[in-house]
Amino acid sequence: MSKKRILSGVQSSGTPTLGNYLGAFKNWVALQDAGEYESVYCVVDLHAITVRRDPAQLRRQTYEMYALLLAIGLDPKRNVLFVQSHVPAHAELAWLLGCYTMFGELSRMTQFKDKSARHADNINAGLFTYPVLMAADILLYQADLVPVGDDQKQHVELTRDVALRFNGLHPGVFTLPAPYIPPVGARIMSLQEPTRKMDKSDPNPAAHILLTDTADVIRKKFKKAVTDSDSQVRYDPEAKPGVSNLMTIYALATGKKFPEIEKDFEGMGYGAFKPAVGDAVAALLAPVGDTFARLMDDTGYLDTVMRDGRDRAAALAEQTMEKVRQAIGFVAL
Ligand code: ATP
Ligand code: LTN
Repeated sequence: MSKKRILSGVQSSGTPTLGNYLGAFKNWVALQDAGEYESVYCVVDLHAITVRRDPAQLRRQTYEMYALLLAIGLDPKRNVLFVQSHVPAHAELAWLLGCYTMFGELSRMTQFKDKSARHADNINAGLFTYPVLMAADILLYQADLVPVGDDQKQHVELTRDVALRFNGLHPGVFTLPAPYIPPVGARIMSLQEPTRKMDKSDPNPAAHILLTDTADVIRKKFKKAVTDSDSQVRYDPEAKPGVSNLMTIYALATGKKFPEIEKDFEGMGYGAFKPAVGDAVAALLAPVGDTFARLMDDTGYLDTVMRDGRDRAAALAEQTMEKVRQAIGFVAL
């Protein structure tokens, strides 16, 4: 029997954060190591232009994101790693699926509501149809599982609804995907406003840890992290969002459970806890930063790996596109 397929994507919209890493990337590596799936991961540069980008910056950030995926330990031989715009079938399928997606469905997407509030001067149609392109990414590769953070659950559910609608008219074309959301770490919060998600586009650098931050910077940011006026290290996301977020990060970086962390820091206050979190994260990310810097010095190598990823992705995508074109009724020559 063939292996189940995984697909996920990340925007080349800035340097990824610890949130991206703990909510998504870490699982991508774990799923690779489990060896039970065939995995396809893409840097979604077409999605990244829903917000205005400087061309040189977009190009650099696409290389950076690709290099980071290699630096966190994704093996380009065991996974298909590619850049979305290199496979034109994504844009083609997005148009077709747009004709099977309802205006009302897209209007309900919370990411659209958030982003259109944040970019009120540029509420373009691409921002609105963003989830259709994401559905195309997933359905092109007949993915069974989509490992994402909590914020993307709604988009994966929409993808499933669109696939069901399409299959209802044209049976058997798409595999129905399911989201794969980690039980801990699905929503890492901002270090400055712990009731908001940690976002790479947050203009306040103290709010997020970037995967390229040095150990020193990481420690400083954790020392400055917003907590509360009580000094107990206790997991309670409602009453103590800041400390609970730090505990989640510490738990994921060290493999410890919440009760164990509470016990280890009992009576010690935040003065001892925050530096411990900083040290744990600095140790977790040190190898990533080193490998990333080495890869960014060798764009020739990155081009070669990207080309191979593109060819493998395009071959898989074409199999689906043939089925889709046939099902809809386009003339084949
Ligand atoms: P932007 O800030 O540009 O909108 P983003 O970081 O929200 O970007 P991506 O970089 O495309 O979006 O996200 C890649 C993956 O990281 C997605 O699966 C997303 O769910 C996950 N992710 C993003 N932020 C967090 C977070 N704070 N906690 C957990 N997972 C996250
Ligand atoms: N929409 C996602 C990025 C994304 C994605 C995908 C995730 C684009 N295509 C396909 C999973 C599968 C985001 O904004 N984080």
